[in-house]
Amino acid sequence: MKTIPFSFDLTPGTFIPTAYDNYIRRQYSALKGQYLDKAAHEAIIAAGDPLSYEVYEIRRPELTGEILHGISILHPGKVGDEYAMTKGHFHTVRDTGEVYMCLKGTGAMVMETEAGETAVEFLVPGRVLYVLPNWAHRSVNLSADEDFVIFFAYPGHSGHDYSTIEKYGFRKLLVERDGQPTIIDNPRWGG
Ligand code: PAN
Ligand code: ZN
Repeated sequence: MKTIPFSFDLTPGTFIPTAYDNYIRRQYSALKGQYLDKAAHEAIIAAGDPLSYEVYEIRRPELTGEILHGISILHPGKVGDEYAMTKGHFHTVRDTGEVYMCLKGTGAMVMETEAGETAVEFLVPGRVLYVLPNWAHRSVNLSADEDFVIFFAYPGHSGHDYSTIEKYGFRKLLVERDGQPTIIDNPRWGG
């Protein structure tokens, strides 16, 4: 772990950090139960379970005062009409926010609180998003052929709670309707 201030570059074009400590890969099977079209999801998994997204983390101690940061690269894809997405999570320590900046592609952040408030923000390169404390967040790639790349930063002690979202998914889903990204209610929430 570095003990003096440091900097790093992002590789032109791919935005992969030139130095990182941790690399996470998630295949489509990591989102079991989350996509609306279960048969289409199973078919994608059966046909080789391709890589859906990758996260490059600059590791820092998981302490208040530290800022965890890195790059997430969500590849384009569709499961039925639904766009490729990350698992999404609450932070275990609920009152911790997160800053995202879109570097490449076209996507969205789907967000909600446990009380049931929902929000969707669309992201293009150069746009910065602030995810408020207490809001679960999931990114979605709305492009047919381009990676959706974002820089993220959040407090070191946040932690990740995936299980709350895994139960019913997010209240809102992003699907293609008449060629356009469209926000619909998730039927698992009774919508
Ligand atoms: C991001 C996410 C990253 C991958 O770093 O962890 O985009 O998404 P999942 O963690 O939901 O698979 C972040 O929000 N960290 O807190
Ligand atoms: Zn987060």
